[in-house]
Amino acid sequence: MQSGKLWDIFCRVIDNYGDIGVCWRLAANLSQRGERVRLWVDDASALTWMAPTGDPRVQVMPWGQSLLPVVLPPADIWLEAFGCDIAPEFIATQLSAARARGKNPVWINLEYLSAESYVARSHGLPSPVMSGPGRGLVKYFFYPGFTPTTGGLLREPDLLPRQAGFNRQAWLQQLGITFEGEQLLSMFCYEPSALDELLSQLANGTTPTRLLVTAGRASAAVETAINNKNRSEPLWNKALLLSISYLPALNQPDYDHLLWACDLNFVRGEDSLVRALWAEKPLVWQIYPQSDGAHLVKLQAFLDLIQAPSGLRDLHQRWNEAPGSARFPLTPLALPQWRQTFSAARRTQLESRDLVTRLLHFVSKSH
Ligand code: TRH
Repeated sequence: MQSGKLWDIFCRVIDNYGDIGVCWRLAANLSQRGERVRLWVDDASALTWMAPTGDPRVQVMPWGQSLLPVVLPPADIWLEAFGCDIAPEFIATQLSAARARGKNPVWINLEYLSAESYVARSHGLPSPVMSGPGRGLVKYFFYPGFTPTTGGLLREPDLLPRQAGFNRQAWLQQLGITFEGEQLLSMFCYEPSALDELLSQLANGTTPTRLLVTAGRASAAVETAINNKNRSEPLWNKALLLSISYLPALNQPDYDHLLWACDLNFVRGEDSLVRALWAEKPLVWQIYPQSDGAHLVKLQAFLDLIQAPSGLRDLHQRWNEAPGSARFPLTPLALPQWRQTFSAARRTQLESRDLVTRLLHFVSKSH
């Protein structure tokens, strides 16, 4: 007999890895709690490295199939991620199957994470569906967030025991990295203009540093910056204080391990931000840029939430190319102080219920 509720999760990949990253994590987290998931996605290619072994309770479905008039067992919940609309064809066929069973699905729109105050105001609001085959149903907005009246943050039930059992030396060795006690920094970024200055700062620092650079855009950005520096100032790293390791694409659990292994994590987007928060290490966030500058407001809200000290704020302004920030030199790293900031932030978040617990509660109230 099959147990748990059945979820249809819909994901359209816009760019980068955040959309599918969050949807996979959500699906796997639901599966850990006995739920069953069909994950409808228009581009599942990133899952080959992000989640190579899959999950027995999560079925990855090509988006195109949701356009076909095929009746599947009706799901209890429809969850569209980040405002991607469910195909009307799917709604029409699946809704009649659900009605034949005597129950409409709970329809949820999962929004982007933000620490801004509108999140608590908007979380859980209903939106009646006025047209199309779903007319008459109600969609609910579910906002992830950092406070008890929002949707919370994704966190697996076994996160803390996994962290407690983590062996950094052994994990680094598996990656072929010989760790000799140097400061470890992970780099997951877009193309920050301050990268060049950061590399110089690390090369001229007082401690040996190893930069562990993630695959893709971050590796390309670091390689370009280093090639430019080698041409323009060949002796920029003459004391060899900075060493660089380029990483392969890691699966999601190993990306977590990377964050746990490092003393400072540069992250980007939203999912890696949350994972870095759980790592209890200082982080620097390159927020996903929006053309109207709205991302800087969102960044500010996060820095306010964690009560970031001024040096950490300045570094964020510069790393995110806030207007006027290029006039100032890059803030020196103050890891001991920043560790306290992020330890406190993590403690506060751990005291709150995680996103999936809140989502399951929300669904049980609405069903
Ligand atoms: O890739 P991102 O920049 O995604 C962004 C944001 O989510 C943004 O809000 C969204 O609008 C935009 O995409 C379209 O960063 P993010 O959110 O951290 O997602 C990265 C995912 O990739 C995350 O789930 C962690 C995972 N990952 C791995 O699994 N292995 C790796 O080696 C790396 C570097 C990342």
